[in-house]
Amino acid sequence: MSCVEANFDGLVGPTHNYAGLSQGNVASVANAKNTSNPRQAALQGLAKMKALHDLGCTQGVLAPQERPDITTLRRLGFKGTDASVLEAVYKTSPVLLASCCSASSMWTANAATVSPSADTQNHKVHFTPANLANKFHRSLEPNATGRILQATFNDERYFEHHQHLNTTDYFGDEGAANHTRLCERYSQTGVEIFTYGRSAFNLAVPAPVKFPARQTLEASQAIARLHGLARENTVFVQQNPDVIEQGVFHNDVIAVGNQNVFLYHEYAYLNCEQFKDEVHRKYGDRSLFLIEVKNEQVSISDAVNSYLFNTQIITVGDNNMAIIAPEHCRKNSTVYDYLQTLVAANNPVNQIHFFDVNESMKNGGGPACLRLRVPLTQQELGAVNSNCLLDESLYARLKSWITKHYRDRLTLQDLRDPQLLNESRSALDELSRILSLGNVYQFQQ
Ligand code: SUG
Repeated sequence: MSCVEANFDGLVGPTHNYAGLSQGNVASVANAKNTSNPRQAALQGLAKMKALHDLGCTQGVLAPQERPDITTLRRLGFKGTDASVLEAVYKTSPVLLASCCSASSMWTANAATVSPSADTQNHKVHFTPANLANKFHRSLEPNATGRILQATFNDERYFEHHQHLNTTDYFGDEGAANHTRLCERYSQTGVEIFTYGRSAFNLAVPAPVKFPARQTLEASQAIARLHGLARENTVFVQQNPDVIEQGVFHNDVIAVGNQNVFLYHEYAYLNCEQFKDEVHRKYGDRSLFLIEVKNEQVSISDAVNSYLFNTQIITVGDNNMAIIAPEHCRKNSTVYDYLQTLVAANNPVNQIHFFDVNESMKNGGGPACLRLRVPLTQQELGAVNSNCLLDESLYARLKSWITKHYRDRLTLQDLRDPQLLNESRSALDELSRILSLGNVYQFQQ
């Protein structure tokens, strides 16, 4: 049965801003308080989606979330009209206002973990929204993520949606950013690799000290159980705490896989040899390219600054793969040289495409962060909400929708402007009709 890997990218929301909310994420902290350009951010993301569509990939769109999140602010005790809620929170705690305005749902690699039907016990595609418990601004996402995923993959014959895990650091779950899948063909059963940063219940397991390990072993195990994955096709591997301390806040900052290719840094994992043995054993006797990047080829600092591993490796034809990289990888000569070596070597990756996703990069989100991968059979693809699949006409509609509704300049002071709330709501109201999502937003209830 033929099967595709669809990429569902998050549309950047109208309140995209730089608030420095993510300790452990070097770019987010470095760009705190900069002026953002939401319109450019959204257009950059859309241009990447269009380019992948033009390369022949199945490209989907996931809607952004409602921000400012007035419901959360009211839950936290702010009262009165929406305008007075915004003014009061700005005076009390600008960082709380910024948290409730973050457009962070754009990084859909953190929206959910997805297991394709080829891997699951009941042969449905399983989705579990990530609870993102480690960061307050991100912990506001999972309920709306669940509603948007259900409106996008809305057919219970094929899709099974789980509730996000308990929102506590014990079960901190960051979704697909810490999950990848190796397979020969997308239609075949694969090996699902879950990467965690620490154990919540076993404190003897090493953990970083300076920066948080956002994903726990226990969360990864719970997702594998919920999705009905077979033990013999599942690998749990610990991230190296030392690289978390150097800014590798998600595993997709240090490793990326596609089909039978897995590109990773030699320091990515705590016990790399053991990990490779397990992957080989579970993957079986099929051709597998485990491409280890040595520290002398690319240092951790170059990897974090260029986002070499936060690239997408996509299949563009039989045995051909392309690497979708941010402009930063072109500008960093060490990384650029490494990429030339990679595409010249004997492996399926033989093209590089560079993209300007700089507005997202400044918050620590590269090409891979912006997409959620969903492997689908043709039948399952036919059951997806077709209004969320990018084609020429949706691209044109989204482009003019962004140009109509988005500002080209936003500072942290602007977030209290009630007019921004109105603009954001009218933009999302129109978008929910373009994508035929129904009433997924609180303001539509
Ligand atoms: O969770 N940045 C996001 C970046 C997420 C990147 N995703 C993956 N690696 N898959 C985060 O740290 C910054 C927001 C701010 O500082 O305003 C932020 O949330």
